[in-house]
Amino acid sequence: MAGQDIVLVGIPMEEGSGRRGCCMGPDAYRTAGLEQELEALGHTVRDLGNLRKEQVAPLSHANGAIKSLDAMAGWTRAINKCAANLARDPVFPIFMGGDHALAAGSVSGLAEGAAEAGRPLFVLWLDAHADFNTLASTQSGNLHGTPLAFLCGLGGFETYLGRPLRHPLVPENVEILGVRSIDAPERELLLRHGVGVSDMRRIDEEGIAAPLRQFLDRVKRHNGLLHVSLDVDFLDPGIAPAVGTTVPGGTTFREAHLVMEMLHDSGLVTSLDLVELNPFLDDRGRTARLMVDLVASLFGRRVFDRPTRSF
Ligand code: EXY
Ligand code: MN
Ligand code: MN
Ligand code: MN
Repeated sequence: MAGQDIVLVGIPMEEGSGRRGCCMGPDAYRTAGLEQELEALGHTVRDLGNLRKEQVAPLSHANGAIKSLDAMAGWTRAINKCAANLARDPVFPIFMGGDHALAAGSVSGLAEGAAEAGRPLFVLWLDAHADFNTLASTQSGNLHGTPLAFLCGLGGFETYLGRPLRHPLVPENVEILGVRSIDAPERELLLRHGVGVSDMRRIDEEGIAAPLRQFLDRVKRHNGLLHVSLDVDFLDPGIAPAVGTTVPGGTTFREAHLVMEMLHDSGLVTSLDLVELNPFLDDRGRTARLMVDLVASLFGRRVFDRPTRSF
């Protein structure tokens, strides 16, 4: 992963989260020095600025709980096009959110690029939640709880792109890591579709490296592209307070860095979402800075570089 061409895309989407504040995420990453940290590691960085959502005609759904379906559709369509274009270039896109609903656009666009390249797209979903509700099953109506179900090709999401999803993910090629809050309908759907799930219980028992290593081996065996979708609430709220959906018992500072370090060493990661940062809830920028440090680990920052020696 040395000397990569990284492209930053700001996505100030917050309508999926049901509260205000995630729209400030992209600027918080800029303020926390994301571009400069990546450049210091020897990468080139181009910041494309912030995307805007498309305007769509008002949409409705039988589930009256659903919030902001029009905004969701407008964002998904704009992000999908941007991601599909970036996937055709030899660049590493980082989608700076914005709430997690943005992944409906980023991953669906990247999947189009992967299909054109004839390679399977794998997704590592680092999250306290599964984000596997459908429009019919969501009780909160917050659409950031739905992108992974949409991306795996579950039905009823035609409004998102205004057309069918061209390249749904193979659910076995998805691994949700760090999860500790799953709604009852999500549980049933995850099992039925065979999505990979490693919950905090498994991490407690086996350590975080074991499930990650297994997943990375699979990606490698299949010559896959690997997208990482990093939700701030993957982290324990004690170290990352700036998120609207905190769940106790999240990953520690070291577990999260180890994940990023292993991902870096694998050389497999080709794109990244940074989602759910709500700077309005932060404590003097500490969550934004932690997220930037995690990205730095993903791009090769390490504590100690032992020179390769032979005895
Ligand atoms: N499963 C819950 C819901 O659907 O409302 C919580 C979803 C939270 C989603 C956050 C972004 O990860
Ligand atoms: Mn620069
Ligand atoms: Mn999420
Ligand atoms: Mn989450």
